[in-house]
Amino acid sequence: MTSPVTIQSHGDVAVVLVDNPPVNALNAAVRLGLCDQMAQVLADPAYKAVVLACAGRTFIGGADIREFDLPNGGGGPGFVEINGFFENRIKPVVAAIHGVALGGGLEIAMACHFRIATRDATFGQPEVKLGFVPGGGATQRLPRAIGITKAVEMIIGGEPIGVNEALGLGLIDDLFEGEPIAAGIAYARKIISEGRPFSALRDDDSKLAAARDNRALFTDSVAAAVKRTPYKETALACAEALGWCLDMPFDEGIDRAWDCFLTMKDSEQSKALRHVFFAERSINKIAGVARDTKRREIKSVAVVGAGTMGGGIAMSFANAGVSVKLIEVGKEALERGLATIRKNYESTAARGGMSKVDANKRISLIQGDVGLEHVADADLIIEAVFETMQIKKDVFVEIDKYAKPGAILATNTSFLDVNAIAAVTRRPEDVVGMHFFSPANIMKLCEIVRGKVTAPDVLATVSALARHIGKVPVVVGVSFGFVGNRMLLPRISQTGKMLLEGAFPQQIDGVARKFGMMGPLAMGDLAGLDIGWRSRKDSGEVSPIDDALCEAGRFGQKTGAGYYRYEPGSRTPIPDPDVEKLIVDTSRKLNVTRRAFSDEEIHERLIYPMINEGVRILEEGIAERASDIDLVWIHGFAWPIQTGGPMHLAERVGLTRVAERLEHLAALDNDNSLRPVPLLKRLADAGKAFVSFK
Ligand code: T1G
Repeated sequence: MTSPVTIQSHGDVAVVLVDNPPVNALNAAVRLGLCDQMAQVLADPAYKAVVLACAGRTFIGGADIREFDLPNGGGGPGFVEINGFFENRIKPVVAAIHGVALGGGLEIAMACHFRIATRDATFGQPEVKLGFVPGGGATQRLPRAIGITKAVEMIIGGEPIGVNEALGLGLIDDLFEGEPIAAGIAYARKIISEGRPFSALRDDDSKLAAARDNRALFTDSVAAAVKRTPYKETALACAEALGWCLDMPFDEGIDRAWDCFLTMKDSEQSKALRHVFFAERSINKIAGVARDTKRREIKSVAVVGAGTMGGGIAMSFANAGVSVKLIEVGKEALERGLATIRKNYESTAARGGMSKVDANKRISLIQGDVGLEHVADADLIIEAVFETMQIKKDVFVEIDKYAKPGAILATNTSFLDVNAIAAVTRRPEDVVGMHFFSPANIMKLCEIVRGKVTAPDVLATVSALARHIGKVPVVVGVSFGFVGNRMLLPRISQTGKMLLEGAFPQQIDGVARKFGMMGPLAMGDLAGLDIGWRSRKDSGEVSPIDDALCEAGRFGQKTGAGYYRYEPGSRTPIPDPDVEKLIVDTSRKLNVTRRAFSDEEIHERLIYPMINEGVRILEEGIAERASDIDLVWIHGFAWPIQTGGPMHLAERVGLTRVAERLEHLAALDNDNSLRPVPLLKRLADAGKAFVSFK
């Protein structure tokens, strides 16, 4: 087998070239190749300097994450050994970086003596997002390269930096234009001809001196970075490993960090985060849509409806620097919508969340217009009007009248039948759902709802555009509530049932919070209880406790009282004895005997019925993959990412156990709707995972 790492000989300069598409990930073959080839060039007296460069679109994207679950990590040499070759004291090594240098990629580059990069290169240690500390020495070399404060920021924050910052910090030595191989050789020749001395970061503690004298430099930056990250547990482990660079000899720090990485990569949390990483990549593969499908050109976007959702969607575009037209049928509604947007940006700026200039720039990207005829020049029109089928249909008839041929007509409906909406137009193949989640300017999920005849290029175009504005586009099928809201329904019904039968809001929310999510009742107060109440009045449905709260004027945060009470100007829910009384009275009125609920039962009731619905969704083909469902919950409902989403969690708990507990709940409630759906039982009985279902 040919190695993905080869040597190119250029006189007295050897180029060690990695060619492992698509991102030159460091799999076992690459790791072995790097060691073999480096051993050879270091031993060969013909070479006076070495260049490390990569073929294809990027430098090294990091360790090959797919190998982490293989026995012995896929085999091959480890990172400490590899980096030792680059960090040698025999010959200077230049890393010529284009594209990204991430994780183990940046770690190898830091083991080299010189680093040069193209203008568009980025550098980062994203390991925290995968649930482990960097294993290839970043915790020891990065602080030596750029100082401890910035290293803490990069390693705990996990976000990459660009070349200007990297140059300023001294992470790279120079920039180059053109091909990495040629540039690397030219740089290496310069070093040779100048007889430039070379040294390794391991031998240079100069940038650690300040923090060794004043520990607060380190601890303060850790406190600030840990506060900002959602990956707290991993962040603390990273902080500990970073501290070793101040307290112990280099090699000891390196060895300890490697051991720490090996342990952490096998944790449940890391498995879950890696699952999410691949889930986010697999949504690019849409059934029936070839990867090279030509996308439609989207030069202008219009959002119809300036209410909360329409405004939030418009802000999502403006936040990504894309101009957008906000259209209303009346002047007053438009002005109200624009004023809300302006207020939102101004208060973010006032809180220090963005600069005033930035806020004004975003505000100026949103132009308002009155009248649906203004959709005429838009390439993409997103309808975000009131959630009633007749209103949506009326609006689509109008949009269809004015929109130009080839324009994409999207609806932001959260429950309704996209096919029925498409059917009122003369171009159902151009109609698609783009379901944003509230608050639309914050939540990353966009359910891309595929109608019966939605054209493949429409799906490809809106998915790419959603990604462009920072959203996570998950293609789903038509079904009441699609994926996210459909799975929410069993949770809502279980919550109502538990309240009526014996639990109080703070207990239910406490269990959810402990799991890592906002409590469903605090969330109800935030969203407003009156919306559901009004629509139940129209449909004749009842939800006894919600209805009783609303009849008492408790609509949630907006009235200062809902499931909880709120101090004026505060969003902190405070348990309220009046609510407990109202709940107990409602139970009594309905002759329901109240009983105690254990936290475990609450947890199971909140989560297992929705997993069951997720499996039904999978079985019906409304979601293409179980991992798509996980993304819907992580990015649409702030499900704790550390658990990998509901479907991943189900697999880690064991499908057999989930099925058993659902049977138990169904028997307890005498409620067949809680029985495990056939696919769940089938997979559980066969000991198979969701991926086996196609
Ligand atoms: N391992 C395996 N596969 C990877 C990969 C990786 N590190 N990175 C990307 N891929 C696959 C990805 O699944 C997709 O496959 C294809 O490459 C293109 O990716 C020792 C232990 C590099 C910025 O966390 O951030 O080093 O779907 O669609 O938008 O301390 O991928 O086509 O089959 O995302 O151009 C640290 C993860 C590892 C970087 C490219 N590194 N990757 O983005 O393409 S841990 C990371 C990315 C580590 C050390 C530790 C991005 C990218 P498929 P893509 P892209």
